[in-house]
Amino acid sequence: MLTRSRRGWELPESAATPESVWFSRRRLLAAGGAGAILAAAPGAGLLGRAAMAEEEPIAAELYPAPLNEAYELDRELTDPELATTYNNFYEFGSQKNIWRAAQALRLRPWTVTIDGMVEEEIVIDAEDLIRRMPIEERLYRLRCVEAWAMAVPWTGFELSALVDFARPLSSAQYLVMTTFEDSSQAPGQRQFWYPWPYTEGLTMAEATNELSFIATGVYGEPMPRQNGAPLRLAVPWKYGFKSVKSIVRFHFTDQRPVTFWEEIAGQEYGFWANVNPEVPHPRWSQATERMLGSDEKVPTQLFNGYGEFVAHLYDGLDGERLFM
Ligand SMILES: Nc1nc2c(c(=O)[nH]1)N[C@H]1C(S)=C(S)[C@@H](COP(=O)(O)O)O[C@H]1N2
Ligand SMILES: [Mo]
Repeated sequence: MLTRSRRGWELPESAATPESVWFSRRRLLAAGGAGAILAAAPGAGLLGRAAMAEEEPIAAELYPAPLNEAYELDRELTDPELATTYNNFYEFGSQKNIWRAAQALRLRPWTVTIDGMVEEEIVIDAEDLIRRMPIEERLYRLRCVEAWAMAVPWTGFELSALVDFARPLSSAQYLVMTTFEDSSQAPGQRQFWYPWPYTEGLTMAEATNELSFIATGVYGEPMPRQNGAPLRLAVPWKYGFKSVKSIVRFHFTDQRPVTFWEEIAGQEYGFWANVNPEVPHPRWSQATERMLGSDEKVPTQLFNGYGEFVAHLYDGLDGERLFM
């Protein structure tokens, strides 16, 4: 990402735990999603550090949720310690080690507003919303535009279920999702040169694609703050910056939004941001990626490997900058 000081890809990866420590756990995870290991060791909790904040987790009774086996991985799950300590969440700082600072985020109350081109505006508590949704676990990949990647078991619900709940008007063309804004909890938001709050958007066709997912947990536990509690988007065929965290608003509109990174550097980070190894970032190649916990570079895939689900969404959009 573009920052005023050091750039993201130059940062030291000091958050890394030696992979060997996690080897047996990772093998277990690879064997059957997080649900399996939690069932084997009830209460053990993979995310010990993440659970340090004192509040009751949101809708804790829903975890672990049943695995939806439709979404297969071609790689091992990422070590949970890495996925929860190596993060991008600029609200808490522009370096990767913000997990500790993110514990300041208060999750109760968490009010979600669903508005814009809808039959009726809905204001609902996040826990209430989550309990109404069809919760399941999915194994998804995430490819950051900075060329690191991970594979994690998210828990959550298909975004299309929220769209149904929202009852948008047929004239709605985009769904805009916005992160909380409160600089007393999120010191990064005092950096006034960023266009807070973090905003992202999808076309309605993207938002209702079966892959679009609102994650409420990871590794069979409620979502750690640093990964975007209580609700974060997961759109695995797009660069990671599209997967907006800690959402407070779902807004339906016929206007294409200017998103957070697009506003900062629109020539580098656009609205579509579909993964494509053949379209380099203006400042680096996107041909390969590094999985967290490994030094090896592996080939990046078109649509991050999810083309069978989403390639058709872009038919006839050749004039658009679909891959940045
Ligand atoms: N609100 C908000 N959402 C965000 C970001 C952010 O800085 N703020 N970073 C994005 C980027 S660049 C990536 S790669 C992913 C990282 O998600 P993770 O920390 O759970 O791996 O979150 C995305 N969502
Ligand atoms: Mo990213």
